[in-house]
Parts: sequence; C-alpha cells; structure tokens
Amino acid sequence: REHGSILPSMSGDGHFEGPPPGARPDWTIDQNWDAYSRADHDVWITLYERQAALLPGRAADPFLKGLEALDLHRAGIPDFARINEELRRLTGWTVVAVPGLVPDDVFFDHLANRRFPAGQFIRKPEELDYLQEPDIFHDVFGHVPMLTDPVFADYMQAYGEGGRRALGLGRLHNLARLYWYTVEFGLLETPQGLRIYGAGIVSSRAESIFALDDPSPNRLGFDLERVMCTPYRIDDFQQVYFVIPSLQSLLDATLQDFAPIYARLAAASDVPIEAVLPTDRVFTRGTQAYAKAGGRT
Ligand code: HBI
Ligand code: FE
Repeated sequence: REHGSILPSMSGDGHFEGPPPGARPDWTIDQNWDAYSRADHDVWITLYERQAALLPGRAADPFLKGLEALDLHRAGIPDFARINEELRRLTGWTVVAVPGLVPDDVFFDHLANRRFPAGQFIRKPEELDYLQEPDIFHDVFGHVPMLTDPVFADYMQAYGEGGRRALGLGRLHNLARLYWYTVEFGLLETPQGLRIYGAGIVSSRAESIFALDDPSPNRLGFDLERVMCTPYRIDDFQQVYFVIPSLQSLLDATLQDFAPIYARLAAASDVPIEAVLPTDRVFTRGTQAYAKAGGRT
C-alpha cells in the first residue's frame, strides 16, 4: 500500500510521459492550502490524534521531537509555507507538493536537493486505514518529522544522490530496498527497547502496533548488503523489520562506495523474505504466523 506499483500517467510501455497538466517540469504543484475542505482537515485531525495517542513509547525520540518542532497538529492539514520556515532553519530541507508518485529520477533529484516531495491530496474518510498511494498524511506526518534531525536529514540527501547513481548503474531495485527497510519501515535500537522511525509504520495505526508487539515478523540487525538483497511487500505488514543501532550508523553506511556491493549483488540471489540467516543478528525470530495465515484478512 506504499508506493503502489501503478504509477500515475504511465504510458503503456511503462515509461512516464511528462509531468501532469498543471505541474511544473520538476512535477511540483502549488499546495493550494486554502482549497482543502473541512472534511479534509477533519481526516488529518482524526489520523493525527490517533497516532499522537499511540506513538509515545513507540516512536523514536527524533520523530517525536520533530513532530513537536513543526507543530503539525495545529487545526488540520499543515500549510507547507509555514512548516518550511522551521524545517529550513533546522536542516535546510523543504517540503514541496506533488500530485502523487513521481518518476524515480525526479524523486531522487528532489531528495538530493533537500526537497521532500509530498502528495498534496489527503485520503477519504472511508480510506483511513488502507492507502494505495502515499497521501499528505503518510508523507508529511510520516516522513517530515525525521527530516528535522540533522543526521537523518543528511542520510536522506545521501540517499537521493545514491539514487541518481543507482539509476545510472541499473541497480535501482537494490537501492529501493534500502529506502524501504529504513526510511519506510525502519526500527531503531534504544536502551528502552525498539522504537519506530520508518514513515510507513509511524503513519499507520495497525502497523505501529504490529511492528513492535506482534510475534509474527522477524526483527533483524540492519546490514546494508543484507537489506539490498531482501525483497519487500508493498501491500501488507512487513514479514521482516531491520533494526539500526543509531541514525549515525545509517548515514555512515551510505558514505561508502556501493559499486563493489552492487557487483556482489549482481552475482548473488535474493534472500527469501521470511529467512533468518546464520549471519543475522536476531532481535526476534518471528513465527511468521501472520504471513502463513495469508496476511491481511
Ligand atoms: N514519488 N512522490 C513520491 N514519493 C515517493 O516516496 C516515491 C516517488 N517515486 C519513486 C519512489 N518513491 C520509489 O520508487 C523510490 O524510493 C525508489
Ligand atoms: Fe513514503
């Protein structure tokens, strides 16, 4: 349900045409904050209050601090012009509005320039728990608070630069896994236990509980190469979560040359999604009960 495979305005042969009508060449549009309806703001407030009640003790401190610093609650959908003043001051990042998923090269170019592309639309009240494509709640509530942390802000820019290189080398699918198992579904090890920093988890009520409490998934120590050869699922809870010891260790992992890693990956085969390898650091060896039961019922 994240980054659904059906990308908008994709022509038959799987390539993007140009930006949709009304969008600029970099696919950005005006947020047009005044156009949000009362119902739109009420969806934001409902989702925000559900997560705000759930996340203390579950979300990582940098996330909770970012939520506070940007004051995303206010009375509904945040106005990017307002949050960008604070966000730019903290880490030089800004949020830009886009119509939905954008082509990989456009996405990476924004990240490499410290611009986070956020969906301008918000889900409908009947879609509160299930979403095919990232909306403004997933993007702004899920992703933006972590961008107030200087180390994570550097990581996201390094990811954007790596993405442009990966595209050139034809290794995008490996790099997309790194994004998936960190930026979207990453867990952080802390003295108080595991905490959530991944946007896909923190913006989802059910997965905020499942990712930490459920005995079904594996929870394994993060290793960049291990993550790059592990497939992921886009339409259900994860079967494996990877745990980093610190945000700094995540940034350090991206500051190495990926070429030798890509070369080894090209010769290797993927690791089955439910596997636990002898080389894995195991926080939880999952029962895989949820997956065996056929997943989302
Ligand atoms: N576009 N707006 C938007 N948001 C994303 O998270 C996004 C995207 N395009 C491509 C993409 N993510 C992924 O394919 C990359 O992470 C590889
Ligand atoms: Fe996302």
